Order: sequence, then structure tokens, then C-alpha cells
Amino acid sequence: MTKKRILQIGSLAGHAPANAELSARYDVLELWKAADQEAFLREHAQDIEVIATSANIGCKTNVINALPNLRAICSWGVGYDTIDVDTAFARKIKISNTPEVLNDCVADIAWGLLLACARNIAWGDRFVRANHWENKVGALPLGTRVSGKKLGVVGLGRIGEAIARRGLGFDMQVGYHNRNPRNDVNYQYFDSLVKLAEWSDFLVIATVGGASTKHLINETVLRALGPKGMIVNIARGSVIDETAMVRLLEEGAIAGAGLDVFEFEPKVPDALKSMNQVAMMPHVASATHETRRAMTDCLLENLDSYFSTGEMVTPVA
Ligand code: 8YV
Repeated sequence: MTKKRILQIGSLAGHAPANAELSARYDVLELWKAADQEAFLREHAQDIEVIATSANIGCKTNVINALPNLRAICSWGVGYDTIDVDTAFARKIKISNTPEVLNDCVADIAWGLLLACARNIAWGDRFVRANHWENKVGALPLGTRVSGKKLGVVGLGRIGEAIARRGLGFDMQVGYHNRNPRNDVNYQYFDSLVKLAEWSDFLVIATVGGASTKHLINETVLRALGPKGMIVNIARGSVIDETAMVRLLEEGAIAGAGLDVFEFEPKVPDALKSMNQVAMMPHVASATHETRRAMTDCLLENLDSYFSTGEMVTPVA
């Protein structure tokens, strides 16, 4: 049987077997390897009905516009702020992502960063490695208690809920802000972000990225979190006004930050790199063997499903 053709926009480098698994099943046109991508798109414009991409690479307007027969975009990852959804939906192009399978691992990293920040775990690691303990060079400062405190979640969706549930295991009170309250949870709802930030000891960002949430966490919200408050972001760097956050961390107007994502990643502000009250990861919250395997399986299921039924298994609504 001849393989169906797909266009793969970028390498799925975040899961080593993924590229080979796609090529084993499909006749893959690898856009990212083309020296002249526009010429490549022109050459194959009529043949491409399906795209495979990822959350970090997305699918831009020019690619969609270059492909008159495009019907489906299947993405690896849950976020789709990098895909021009409006242009795609206007042409009735279907989009799928890989939701649910990464909730737990992303929530675990939110908690890892929260604990690292509050209890100086990354700082302590640096302290030991630098032989400061052995050589009695100063002492690691006291940390901040986590158990029993107040956890604010911005964006109580699938990942936000997994973060909130873990908070209950730490005997925390949990509050959240969404556009609308949910009637299926018992957590305290705040209709304003500023009120949630004022209430919270730890504010964890788990909302979607893109234009609708750009700089949602601005200077006012950060000031409301206050000099003892800590912020954690496992969502998208664009949700926080990073310049304001760096300035307020420098001033001590907020106590610390645990960050997996950055506004202009992989560029990270130099100022953050020298702050011991900041714990950072290179956008790897979903990066476990198990979760990345599940994300690749979900991508393949969506592609297979589209080709056999015309429908996605996990469509983006
Ligand atoms: C991706 C993510 O792994 O799923 C998402 O939306 O941000 C991550 O899980 C990341 O984009 C890969 O670089």
C-alpha cells in the first residue's frame, strides 16, 4: 500500500523516535530540511492535505495560505498558540493537539519549581557543589514554608487542576481565576487576578498562551502578589510581562520565581541567571520518557484517524 503523504514542518526533536516513526508510516515531506522553504511549498502545494507539527514550531499563516488543499494540522503538544487557528478554521481545516497525556508531568514540574524556589533547592545544590558547605563559606538562607499555605492557580483547566490537586496533598487552600467560575470544583474562585494574587502565597500560571493572555500577569498583579509571594510559570512566557517581573524580583517586590517558560525563549534575561531566588528549566515540563511517548502516540493516532475517518481523536475545538 502506498504511504499517505504529509508535510512535517519541523523536527520532533523532543522525542527521539518520533521522526522515524512518522517516516515509517507516512511519505513525509520535511519542510525544515528544505534550503528554500517557500520554493518547497510552491513545488508541493497541490499535494499536501495534512501537516504534522509541534507546539513549539506551530503552523504560520504563510504555510496555510501556500497550501490550497490543506485539510488537517496535527500537532505534537497541547499548546496551539503558535498555530494560526483563525486562518485554519476559516478554511475549515481541522486541528488536533495532544491534551491530557501531559497533565501530570507538567503539574509535577510546576510543583518542582515551586518547591525549588520556596525551599532553595537549586540554590542549595549550587551551594554544595561549590564546596561552600564543606568549607564553611556562609550558610544557605532560610526558605519559605510551603505546606498549609495558599496556592493560587491562574487557569484552572486540565493542567491547572492537576496542579491544584497536588496542593491539597500539601494541606494548602486553593484558589483560582478563570474567565468564569467552575461549578464542578470546590476551590475558591476569584473574579479578579489582582484579588487572587493578593490572597496567594504562590501563584501558578497554567493558562493558555497567545494574544488573549499576553501580559495577563502585569506589574499590578505582581505587586499584588507582594514581597513574600512567589510566581511559577509552566504555561507560556508571553503570559507574564517579563521585563516587569525581572524588575520586581530585583526590587524584592516579589520573593521568587520558578520558570519553565520565558517570553523570548530560548533567550533568558541575564538578570535572572544571577538571582538565587529564581529556579529555571528550559521549557521541559512535559519532557519525560513516558509523557513524550504518549504525546507521539497521540499525534500518530490523530494522523491515522484523519486519514481513515476524516476526523481527529483529540480535535482542538
Ligand atoms: C512541548 C508544550 O513539549 O505541549 C506544549 O504545549 O509546551 C510542551 O509540552 C514543547 O512545546 C516542546 O518544545
